[in-house]
Amino acid sequence: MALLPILEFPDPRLRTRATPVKEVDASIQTLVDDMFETMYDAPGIGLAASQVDVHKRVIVIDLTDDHSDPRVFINPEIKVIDEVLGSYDEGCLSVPGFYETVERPSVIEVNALDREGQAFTEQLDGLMGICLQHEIDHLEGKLFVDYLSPLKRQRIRSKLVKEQKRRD
Ligand code: QAP
Ligand code: CO
Repeated sequence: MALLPILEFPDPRLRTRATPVKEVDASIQTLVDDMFETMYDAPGIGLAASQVDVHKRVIVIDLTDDHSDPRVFINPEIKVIDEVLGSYDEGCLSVPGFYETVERPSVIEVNALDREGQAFTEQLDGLMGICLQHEIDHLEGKLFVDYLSPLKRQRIRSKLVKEQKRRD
């Protein structure tokens, strides 16, 4: 297992569109395991491969405190079931220290492959649905700050760049 470095906004690599996984083989399973280790270490509740600079359509999510519900979504496709928008104060491991309200459809259906390459379909609502939509945005090169006003986004960008320079 390995801890992977997490890219931070405004790193341009976060804007890369991820490509579908052709085959869920041992290398993808290792990536999934390393992503869980990285996410639990952070700690976070969701991580897309894009955030660790691997531009493949792989997402891990675990909303529990005790790591008891690890979920894997490979090549996820979603359909909106309920257009009604729900609001949530979202954060992101690639935007550390910032939380802002984002609105998204409240109920979705997802089609994806699991860690064994098995296809599944599931209806998701609440935080699980929100988190999956947030992670799928990463696969498209999109970040939650893109939903904010340009002024808010610029303020977050400046603070993070300053912090990143301090660390170098
Ligand atoms: C995405 O985000 C998410 O700022 C997952 O300093 C979050 O795991 C989707 C984290 C909320 C919907 C709602 C953020 C950790 C973790 C930070 C995360 C931080 C440390 C974020
Ligand atoms: Co994120």
